[in-house]
Amino acid sequence: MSDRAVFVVALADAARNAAAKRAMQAQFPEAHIVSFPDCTDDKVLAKATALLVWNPDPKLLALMPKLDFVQSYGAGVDHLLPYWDQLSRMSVARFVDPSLSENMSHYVINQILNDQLHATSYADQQRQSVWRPHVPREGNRVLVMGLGTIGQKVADDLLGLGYQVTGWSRTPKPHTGYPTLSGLDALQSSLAHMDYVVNILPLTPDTRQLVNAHLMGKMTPDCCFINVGRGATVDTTALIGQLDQGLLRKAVLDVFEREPLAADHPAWLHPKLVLTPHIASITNIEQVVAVFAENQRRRDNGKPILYGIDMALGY
Ligand code: NDP
Ligand code: OXD
Repeated sequence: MSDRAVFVVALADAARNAAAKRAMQAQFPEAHIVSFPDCTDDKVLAKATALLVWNPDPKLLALMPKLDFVQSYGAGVDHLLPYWDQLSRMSVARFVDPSLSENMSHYVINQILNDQLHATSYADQQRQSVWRPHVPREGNRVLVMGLGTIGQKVADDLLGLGYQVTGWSRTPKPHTGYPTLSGLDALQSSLAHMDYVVNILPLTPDTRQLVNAHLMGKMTPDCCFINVGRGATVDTTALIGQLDQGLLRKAVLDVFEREPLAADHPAWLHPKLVLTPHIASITNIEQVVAVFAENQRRRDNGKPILYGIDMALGY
């Protein structure tokens, strides 16, 4: 036992921990795989060198002095931001998989089509036995904020469906097949020409509260804003203010600054908001464990890991 590698899984609940533990044990039959908080043996945790994690318990990292590889369970790593100082001396990877990008693309397309085809109105009308056809909405100009692994797939798929796509990212992106922008000025001037604005940005010090009252003020009153990135990139109070004043037509929110969203939060009952509980694209456990395993093997063989985080940028 003493020489076996120790790997830790610390996910959102016991079922996910158990499934990840099983998948990891199958990949590394010789290793000692434990889950947290079930494992209370500090001596075992003290030997751990690798961790698969989502929203870590604040105590966890301090229990693992030998830890040198952290695999995030999600594409976003903002849940690790409080531990950045400790993590800066380790390898940290995010989750990347084609299924994550594809599921997100389906979610965004579904929300845009539902809006254009008045799906919510027909659901309401059905409950009231009302036969009233609506003309589909015409606007098809979409701004995708964040052209990373996921944003590029969403933008490509929307383009393929005939939408007029523009992309915005930190660094310029040539050769995309649609116009791309970078910089705050370009973002602000583009907003007046969009029917849909889709936020797929990571949460970093630079993107926190980026979508504030000033930025939303540049959107047209007919615009629909969709947030699938992170809740804290948006000032939700300002967003509700824009909707109430008729300065924004609608918003679709999958992510929130505090999750789960409090039962008494005004967003739940707002008539111009569509809410989903952070399900736009859900991590598949087998796939994230496969990425963990690939990275662990790379480390064993002295190779650089895949999908490493740039600690200076925060994503
Ligand atoms: P990537 O790291 O691949 O891409 C991030 C994109 O955001 C890049 O295009 C990057 O620009 C851009 N970006 C970062 N900072 C800024 C900034 N300050 N200004 C402008 N653009 C910026 O991430 P993914 O595409 O894999 O994932 C994006 C996010 O989606 C995740 O971080 C997560 O928060 C969220 N997500 C949500 C899910 C859900 O279910 N709701 C599921 C999965 C992910 P550049 O290209 O120049 O580096
Ligand atoms: C992710 C998420 O970051 O599920 O992957 O939000």
